[in-house]
Amino acid sequence: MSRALHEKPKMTNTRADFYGRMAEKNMTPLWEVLHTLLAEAPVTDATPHKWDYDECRPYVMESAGIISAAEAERRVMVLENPTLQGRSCITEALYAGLQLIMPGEVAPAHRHSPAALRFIVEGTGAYTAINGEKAYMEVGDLILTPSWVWHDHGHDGDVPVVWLDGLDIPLVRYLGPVFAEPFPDAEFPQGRPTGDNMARYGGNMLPFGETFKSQNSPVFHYPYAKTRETLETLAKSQDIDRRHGIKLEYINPTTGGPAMPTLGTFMQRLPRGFAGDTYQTTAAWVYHCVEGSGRTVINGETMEWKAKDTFVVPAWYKHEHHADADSFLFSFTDQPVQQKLGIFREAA
Ligand code: 1HN
Repeated sequence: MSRALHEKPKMTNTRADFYGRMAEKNMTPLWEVLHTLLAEAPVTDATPHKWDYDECRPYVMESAGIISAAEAERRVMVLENPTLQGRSCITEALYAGLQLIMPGEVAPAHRHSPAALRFIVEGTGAYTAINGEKAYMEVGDLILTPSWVWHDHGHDGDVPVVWLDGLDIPLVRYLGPVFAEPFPDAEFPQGRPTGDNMARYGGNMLPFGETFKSQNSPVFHYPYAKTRETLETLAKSQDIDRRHGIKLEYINPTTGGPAMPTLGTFMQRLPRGFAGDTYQTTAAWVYHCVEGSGRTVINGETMEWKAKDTFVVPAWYKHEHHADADSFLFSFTDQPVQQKLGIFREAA
């Protein structure tokens, strides 16, 4: 015999009176809310949703005439989940936004407790300076600004540059410690030359005498050219996961774990004609299509996607990917947090 989970008890006058009196002492009966606290499947207030870049782009471009990067500090169109309105988040724990920088602009230097990633959507010539070292952005690149690292954005080129921001700010806000510090000047002083970080930590070699292990990847720039080439090489093996195609995690080379402790980042390649098996996890996934086109069936509903579209799969939604062309999907997720806390699960 299986036993059903707790149901809401009947209300009686005696009970109502008792609850009213205990409320005066800031106490409430658990048995009246237990059915909402413990459900039989993970409950999320977030909804699956897609931001079609063709529909979003006109607004992103129009924002250049509305406010400067300097005045806005960060000129970002927040991708707000339709059922989490007003909360600046795409799921309970994750934030996403589309940020625009125009030639010659500077988004001033600051640092903060939340961790951030940038995934480049369009344009060339802009950079993020991390502790003063400029990482120039190309479409499909991933750039990290971990917790408390100084960062400013600038633009030496001549076309608008747009990227997808991903942050753990809703999670950090929930825990309490969201705070930030502006740098006195708009730009952080010139640091190491561009490419130094990659040479130092991204080449499977370490400067002699340096040993360290950090919660954050010391590598802050993962260029798409390299990621794509790696996936194309692996595609030759035909060793394709039935749910994920070929899916690689951007790692912290000092631990082999996620690039940042709170945000997992991945790139997957789905071959043309791929019809994936169902994936279902307690984590939330924000996907961004870099190249290709296809659809993801989320709890039975089809979401079409093409290059530059972004979509979200909240916790415990079943989803399966289908590709019409060879496709590259970037994703970020709160999975590493759940893994560290021992609460991550995926359906068999
Ligand atoms: C932030 O610092 C950036 O540095 C972008 O580009 C988006 C959203 C919330 C809080 C801080 C950036 C942000 C952010």
